[in-house]
Amino acid sequence: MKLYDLELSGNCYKVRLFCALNQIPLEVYAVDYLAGEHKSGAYLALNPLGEIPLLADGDFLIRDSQAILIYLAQKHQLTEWWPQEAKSQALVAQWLSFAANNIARGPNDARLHDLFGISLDVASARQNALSCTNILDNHLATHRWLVGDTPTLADIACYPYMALMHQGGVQANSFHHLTRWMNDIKHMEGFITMPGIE
Ligand SMILES: N[C@@H](CCC(=O)N[C@@H](CS)C(=O)NCC(=O)O)C(=O)O
Repeated sequence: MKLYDLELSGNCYKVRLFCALNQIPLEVYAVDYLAGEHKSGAYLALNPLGEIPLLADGDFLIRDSQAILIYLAQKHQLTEWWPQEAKSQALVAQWLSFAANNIARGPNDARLHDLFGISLDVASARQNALSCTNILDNHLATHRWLVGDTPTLADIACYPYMALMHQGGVQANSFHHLTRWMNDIKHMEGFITMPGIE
């Protein structure tokens, strides 16, 4: 399986991390982002959104980090990561949506502004980041993992941009449940890091 990847992308890191934790072999192809390879005709033919990550499993192409995580877990029957029971699966999906929407418009956007100089409403992004932080910290005060008693795709999808939040000018230090959870993820067997996550 080939991952169209960018080392500094938290969305790509979700896929690399999940594969590392589960010993899923992955051919990582570094997209030349600065040269705009992801907007080239050849790449747009693979992903018309012009975004990374993109996974190619033979002829099968799947974009969006959340969708890729589901595909990998289902393909490898990693049902502890992607529960098959209706309520648990729906709860994981709820957090995948939180990652793709709330976290993307919060810590992810604040980092895009501060680290990559993207023009956007950074005050609003930081406000959204704080809101994500509060929601996660409150939930994690009474739950070790986001869903159930073991880590799931929900934890993998929400982790990267929360761990990179300091690069968008928002500190997580005073949110003790959130930092405890991030620390637990770091101590998982097979954990790999990315630039910006100490
Ligand atoms: N919902 C997508 C978002 C992917 C995304 O925004 N990728 C960024 C890099 S992290 C990208 O390719 N941006 C290029 C662009 O939007 O032009 C996911 O979770 O994979």
